[in-house]
Amino acid sequence: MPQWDLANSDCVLVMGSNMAENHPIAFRFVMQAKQRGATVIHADPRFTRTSAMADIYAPLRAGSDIAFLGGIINHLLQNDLWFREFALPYTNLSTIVGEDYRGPGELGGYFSGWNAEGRRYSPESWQYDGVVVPSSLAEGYVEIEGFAEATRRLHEGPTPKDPTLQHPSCVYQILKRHFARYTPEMVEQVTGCPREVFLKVADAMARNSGRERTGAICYAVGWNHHTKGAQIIRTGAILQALLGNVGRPGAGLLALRGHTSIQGSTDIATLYDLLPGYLPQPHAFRPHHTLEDYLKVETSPTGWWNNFPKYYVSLLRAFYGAQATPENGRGHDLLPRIVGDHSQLPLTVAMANGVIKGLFVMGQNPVVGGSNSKLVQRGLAQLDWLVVRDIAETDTATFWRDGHLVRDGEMRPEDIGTEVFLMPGSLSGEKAGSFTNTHRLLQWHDKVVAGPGDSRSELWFTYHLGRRLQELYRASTREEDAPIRSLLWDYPVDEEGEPDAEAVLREINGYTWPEREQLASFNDLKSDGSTACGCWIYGGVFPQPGRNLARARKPDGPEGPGTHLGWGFAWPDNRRTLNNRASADPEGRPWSERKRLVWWDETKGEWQSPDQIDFVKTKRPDYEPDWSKRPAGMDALSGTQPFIMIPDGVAGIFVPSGLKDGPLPEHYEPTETPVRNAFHPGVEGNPPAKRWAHDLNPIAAPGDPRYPHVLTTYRLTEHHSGGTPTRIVPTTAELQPEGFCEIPTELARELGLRSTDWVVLSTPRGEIETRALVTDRLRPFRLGERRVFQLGLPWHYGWAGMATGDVANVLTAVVGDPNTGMHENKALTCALRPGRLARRGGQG
Ligand SMILES: Nc1nc2c(c(=O)[nH]1)N[C@H]1C(S)=C(S)[C@@H](COP(=O)(O)OP(=O)(O)OC[C@H]3O[C@@H](n4cnc5c(=O)[nH]c(N)nc54)[C@H](O)[C@@H]3O)O[C@H]1N2
Ligand SMILES: Nc1nc2c(c(=O)[nH]1)N[C@H]1C(S)=C(S)[C@@H](COP(=O)(O)OP(=O)(O)OC[C@H]3O[C@@H](n4cnc5c(=O)[nH]c(N)nc54)[C@H](O)[C@@H]3O)O[C@H]1N2
Ligand SMILES: [Mo]
Repeated sequence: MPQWDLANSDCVLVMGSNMAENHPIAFRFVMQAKQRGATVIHADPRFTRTSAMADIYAPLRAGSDIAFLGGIINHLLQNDLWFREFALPYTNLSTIVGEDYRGPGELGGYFSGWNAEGRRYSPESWQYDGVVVPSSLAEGYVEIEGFAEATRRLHEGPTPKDPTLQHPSCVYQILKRHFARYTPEMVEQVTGCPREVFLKVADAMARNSGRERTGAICYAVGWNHHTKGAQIIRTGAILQALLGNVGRPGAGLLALRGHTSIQGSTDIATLYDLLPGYLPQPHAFRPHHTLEDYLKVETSPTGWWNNFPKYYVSLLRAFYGAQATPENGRGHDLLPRIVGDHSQLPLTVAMANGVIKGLFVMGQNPVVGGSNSKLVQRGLAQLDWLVVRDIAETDTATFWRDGHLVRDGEMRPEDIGTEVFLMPGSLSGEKAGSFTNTHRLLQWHDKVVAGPGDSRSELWFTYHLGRRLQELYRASTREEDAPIRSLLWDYPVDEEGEPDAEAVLREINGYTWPEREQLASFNDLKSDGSTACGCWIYGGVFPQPGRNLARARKPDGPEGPGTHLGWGFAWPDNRRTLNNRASADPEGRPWSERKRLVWWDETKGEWQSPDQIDFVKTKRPDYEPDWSKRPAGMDALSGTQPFIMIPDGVAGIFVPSGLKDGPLPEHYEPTETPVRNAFHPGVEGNPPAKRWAHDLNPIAAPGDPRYPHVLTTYRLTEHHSGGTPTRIVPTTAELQPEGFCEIPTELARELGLRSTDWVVLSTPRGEIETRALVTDRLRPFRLGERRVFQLGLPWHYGWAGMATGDVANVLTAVVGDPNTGMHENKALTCALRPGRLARRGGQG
């Protein structure tokens, strides 16, 4: 949903984000909703400025969100408060799951398919009855026998359903059984949130659902940074699907994106396993060997992703131009294969093990932002060379001189052989380009001033690096050099050698090959090599020469429809609200006048909307596939299936494939936790969570009395992430001049601590010293018989710049979510003691 659409919400739950402080622009629309009478809720371990603006503040222990949200789901199902008219047709509630499926309530904490030796699940028993529905994103291939045969059934008829919801294996019954364990008592015991507060939240969400009302959920990294982050988000999605809060005005699950273009960086694929536009990177151990193999397993038989080959072949054309030939699989043979998890955490471990020889760090400060900073620093010390491109000398660039290992006497600068190249980068105003932010909105920015000295843009650096590499390899005849030689790398440059950023966006948009005429939309892409496209979802952003829609700046104005189609460009196809067919009932009428967005016009024979329609414009609400023709792609979705990216066209409450840790969310404790898992003691953490054994990465066992407190890390308004841009600027540095730790008053009293006293925080990975900030904003939690304290630590600090402090990430661990590889820096355990670190010459 667009962030401005939050103003149309009747209820906004902010959970897993300090939205007022970290996303103030978007929070403005929450405040507008509140002025119009909406209920605002903040559920967070800490009382923050977001909490201060909320009607209801719900405290909860870090890492307990699934229990909290699961309790709300149970409340809705037990009291029949869900939006049946919406959820029955538009989700898979009525779909029948194969009879082998068992949930963790039945199997002592594990879903069926658990392989204890490999610490992973196999998803056979999670499939629908007789049908395999492949996941649409990156996980298309399900490793089960008869995959091709089972997915082919999608062409033969609808998935098995029981619209009466009586069948014991239909998703509704499974869901009800699963969450029946999430009673208000259990919620209170696991989360620490008082039962009456939790019920108030459940009630507010239920009341603001139905034809007339909608609610939104906003989350950020308070949900992501967990070894079960994907499942926390899934729980929120299930809730919204049950309440009819998808595809409608003021409804949705808004991922508040972090860095300026972090959405753009996943779209254009800085993730190791994705190519631009969410196409899976070919994998050496999957059936991806030839282009044909790859397309066979990755193309969904039904739904929009059936267009997959057009997007992939066009991407290869954009990469390799004339060098993409039928002989090399249209360029498929030139693409590198992945062999496993190559994300930041295993990369950190590999670096510490000396496997990686060189590293480019471009716009990142991993010594401060990376988990287990000492492990990171040890890794940097093993490199032959390190290139840091930044606007200042960062902590990462000076780890060898001022780092924690050096200060703690564990390494000496003269023993570190890493050659560090520090290269000046330019900031956004010093170069042209686009940002893609929270609601998939591309906005162009111009260069307004030249950067100082020798600073250069990323585009300049990357282009010239590529150009020089091509020159170096030009004469090579070796096969392994072919991918570099074959790259199409011909961007126009100005007199200073700066490539034309708009030329890059034109390629991303797509053009015909070889004429290079701009394409109007991704609907024009072909799988025969006659089109090139750098990222299919951005198709249409640059439809004609000179027409860069990311540059568009025409707001609707107060009388307009409020979709602001003339402001920037939202992918795909400038659609502002995804799945917006769901804003009409199955017959095609808006659920209510108040919540009108898309409707069927019988006289015109097409859907109408002030938004771009996320559906086939002329597909009638009563359209049914003609199964005798074995329909494929969109033809296999009926007129009441709004979720066109999902092969069976409906929201997946139960997810048969695509997730590594279960088809439904289940509460598990963080990897480090002070308590046992109340749902199934003995299975504490998320079973398939990623772990990497390393001497420098020890993990505290659940309930280890040496580390009794919960520790969470978070941001301050006055600093930005790893802190370089704000710690080197006097005006922001002086607002939050040094590191500190928030400590609950009760704990401070027990330890005899006052604000500004020195304290030492420790985990099995390391120790840091910082100042105490004693506060009532953090309350002790009562979890069953136990009282648990929670500490809050801003993580921005390091030694570079003017506002300094020990690196919080010295404390955190390299552990990861099984689906995303995301770290767990929001919930770990620690010890706290008054005083300073002896080695640093303090009082001991
Ligand atoms: N001023 C400023 N703005 C920023 C940034 C910045 O550094 N400074 N960084 C940007 C970036 S990169 C990002 S990713 C976003 C992040 O935006 P946010 O996610 O809002 O940032 P955090 O402060 O890290 O964490 C948010 C909240 O999560 C809470 N929390 C911790 N653990 C849990 C939990 O288990 N459950 C729940 N429900 N809440 C929990 C914390 O108490 C905190 O209040 O902000 C962006 N905006
Ligand atoms: N404990 C803990 N750890 C965390 C988090 C947490 O909440 N808790 N949050 C995590 C999250 S959400 C994130 S996003 C990461 C962030 O951590 P990092 O990815 O390390 O990000 P930053 O420190 O923001 O690094 C960005 C760097 O880019 C530089 N820079 C800015 N603009 C430009 C430019 O145009 N060009 C170049 N070359 N450089 C530029 C800045 O000066 C800065 O040094 O940290 C993660 N680590
Ligand atoms: Mo972030």
